Amino acid sequence: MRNLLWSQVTPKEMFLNRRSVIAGAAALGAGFAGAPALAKIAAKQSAFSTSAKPNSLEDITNYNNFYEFGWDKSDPRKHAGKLSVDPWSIEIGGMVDRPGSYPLDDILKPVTLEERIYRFRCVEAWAMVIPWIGFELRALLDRVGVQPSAKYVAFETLYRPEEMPGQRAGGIDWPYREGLRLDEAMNPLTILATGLYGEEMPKQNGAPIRLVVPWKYGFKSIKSIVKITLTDKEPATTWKSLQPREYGFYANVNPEVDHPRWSQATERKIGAGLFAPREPTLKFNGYEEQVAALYSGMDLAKNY
Ligand SMILES: Nc1nc2c(c(=O)[nH]1)N[C@H]1C(S)=C(S)[C@@H](COP(=O)(O)O)O[C@H]1N2
Ligand SMILES: [Mo]
Repeated sequence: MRNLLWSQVTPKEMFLNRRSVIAGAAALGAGFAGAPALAKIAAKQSAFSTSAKPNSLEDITNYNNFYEFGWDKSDPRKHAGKLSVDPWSIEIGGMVDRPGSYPLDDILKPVTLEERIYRFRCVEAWAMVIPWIGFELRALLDRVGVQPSAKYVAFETLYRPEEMPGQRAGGIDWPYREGLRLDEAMNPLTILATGLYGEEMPKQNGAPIRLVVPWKYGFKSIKSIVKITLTDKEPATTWKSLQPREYGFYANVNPEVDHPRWSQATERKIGAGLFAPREPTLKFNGYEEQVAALYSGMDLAKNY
């Protein structure tokens, strides 16, 4: 069991993933002169955070897409409780210097002090603001040593039909797969999240570790990751494989390019009430300054 003690005595948003803090403290051991100072370590807010008010924990944990647990937005909350997330490891392979099966604790230990609160908006036709706890994906990629030949990063979710009823049904060629170009993966906005609202990641949100790519539509942010592969070919992704005319590899938030079946110009704010007007969606979800250069010279209507 993870130790949740600190969350009871500290403001929720202030604290890091307790297990990794405690593991980190143990690893630092007696040599760490300022041990008591650890108690004051607070996750700093990322400079990229939006100032928009976060959605309630209730909205964030009751309105989810996690098709391994069903097709309805209320299914993940009902069924994800069955998922066991401890022990957990990620197999990292392909074009890396140090491939292997990495236990989650090993992954988290060195990044503990780099963890931040990232208050990001998740956008599809709807929008939510979620205060994630996470760290930059590039910190992990740097540790395993990305080889110069690598051009893409592929991700896979756990395949465990005994615990995931959606995987026993058809519809998707499991496991859920996603991918990023290497430069997108290395962007400081791309994070691996291990919690939200100062708590460990709720299972319906992708426990124990999931991707968050805030300038892309929600489906790119793959949950419950067990495999990361560096490759030189664009990896197959779940939604593009399913509906290539509707979903592309890039999936950048773009109000100028409609989904074939609906406009993507506006979003409905979850939690704002039924009669709140839809609001305009921002290109790259407002992160144009940070990411537009990644796509210079590319036709975003073709590379949707
Ligand atoms: N493994 C997996 N990851 C997934 C999904 C999924 O069905 N399976 N759904 C995606 C979609 S469509 C969205 S909109 C977001 C939703 O994340 P949230 O429930 O934490 O808001 O997760 C994405 N990651
Ligand atoms: Mo989605």
